[in-house]
Amino acid sequence: MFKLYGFPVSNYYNMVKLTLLEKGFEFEEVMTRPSQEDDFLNISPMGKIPCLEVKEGPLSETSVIFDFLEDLSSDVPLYPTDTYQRAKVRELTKSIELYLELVTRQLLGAVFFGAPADEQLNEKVNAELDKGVAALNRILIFSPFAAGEVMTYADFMLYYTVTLGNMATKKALDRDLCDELPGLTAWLTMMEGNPLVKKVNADRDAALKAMTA
Ligand SMILES: N[C@@H](CCC(=O)N[C@@H](CS)C(=O)NCC(=O)O)C(=O)O
Repeated sequence: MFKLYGFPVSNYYNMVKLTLLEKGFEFEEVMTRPSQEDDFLNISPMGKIPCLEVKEGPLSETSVIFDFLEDLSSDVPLYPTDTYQRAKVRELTKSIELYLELVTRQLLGAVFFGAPADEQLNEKVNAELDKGVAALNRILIFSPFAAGEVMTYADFMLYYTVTLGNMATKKALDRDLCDELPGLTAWLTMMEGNPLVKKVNADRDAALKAMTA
């Protein structure tokens, strides 16, 4: 059985958790905060979550874990079989991470963790977001899934990027990604109908409630 280290409030953790559930892998959740302690750095070298411990040892970096799990079992495929189409899904997944997740993440300190509002940072994020949104609008398909007809890792990366990131852009920048990425609202509604997404979100909301109690 796998061990998934992390915390259900983390968007990256939830991407991997959803993958494990979709693929039907058995796993145990080990509640772990990001940490620079040696014990944790031994399994997650940057001290980040998630980290997945498998039979052979630990693995970190969400997109690497996606690939590992896909190589291990394609019974429930989350990449197309065609080599070029597979690369296109990776291109989209990576673009969402680099140009949307890592961009909106810069706002989280001020929006959720009490850091002072920083107009210079907001300006920088606004400019990066303009480019990222324009790029994603060129490659997102939403027909009905992010990369086309079937659900892929790009949907998982986008879903947990947007659900967190949009709270931050709305609050800090008065920008609603649903207005900027045509098709996003309908796609979010579709994703939220997925019973496993519902389960991951219910765990996330319970963890959030416990944290803020
Ligand atoms: N590149 C990593 C990013 C994971 C990540 O940023 N996780 C956050 C929690 S959502 C974290 O551990 N942050 C602590 C830190 O940056 O030190 C991945 O793909 O898994």
